[in-house]
Amino acid sequence: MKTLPKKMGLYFIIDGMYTREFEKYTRMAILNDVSVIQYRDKDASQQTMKNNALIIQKLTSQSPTCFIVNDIPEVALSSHADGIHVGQRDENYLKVRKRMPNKIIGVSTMTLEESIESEKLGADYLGVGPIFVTQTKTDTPPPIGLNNLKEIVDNTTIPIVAIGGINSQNLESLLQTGVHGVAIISAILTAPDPENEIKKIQNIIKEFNEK
Ligand code: TZP
Ligand code: MG
Repeated sequence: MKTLPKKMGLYFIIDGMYTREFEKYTRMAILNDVSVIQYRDKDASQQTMKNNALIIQKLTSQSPTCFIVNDIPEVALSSHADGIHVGQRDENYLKVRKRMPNKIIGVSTMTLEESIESEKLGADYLGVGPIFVTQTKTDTPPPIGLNNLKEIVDNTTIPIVAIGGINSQNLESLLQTGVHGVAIISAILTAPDPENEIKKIQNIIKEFNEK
């Protein structure tokens, strides 16, 4: 099982809401050096998620790309994923940690208080957002913006992955806050040429890191 990459960079979420081509997007991500893939599938049954997670795991296990399952511990366990991502309203973090002491566990947060608390409890990284307006997750409060993100980055020590409305245009402003990674769904999965979009994003991150 893998550990979290030192610099996460592009954290690509393959969301069943936009595509069912899980194998295609996993191969595309691996070929383009994406460091983390998350599988998110809010409307799927657990069995469907297990089947798809196995496909993704088989491919990522032969590559350096880390594989995280969203929400469902049973799916992360049965597919031998490298980790799981849970929200504030999903299965309680401490219960999840008990079930998978050695897996990577990411926790979603929106505020500084939640972030400090989740770090204290032992989360491996935080998914912070939405930073900007997003069409992908509708049950979320208004976006928190870059200043609140920066405050969270500056007052925590575990890796922070920003999420929500991120695209190639606003990417650099996020990197300037000191985040370890940027989680992106629709800017890639609804792009006219998703592979080209991944390459564009990877280039922006590379150029930023070389500055
Ligand atoms: N959590 C906060 S915003 C969000 C999630 C899962 C959706 C991000 O999707 P997009 O399409 O990259 O804005
Ligand atoms: Mg969740």
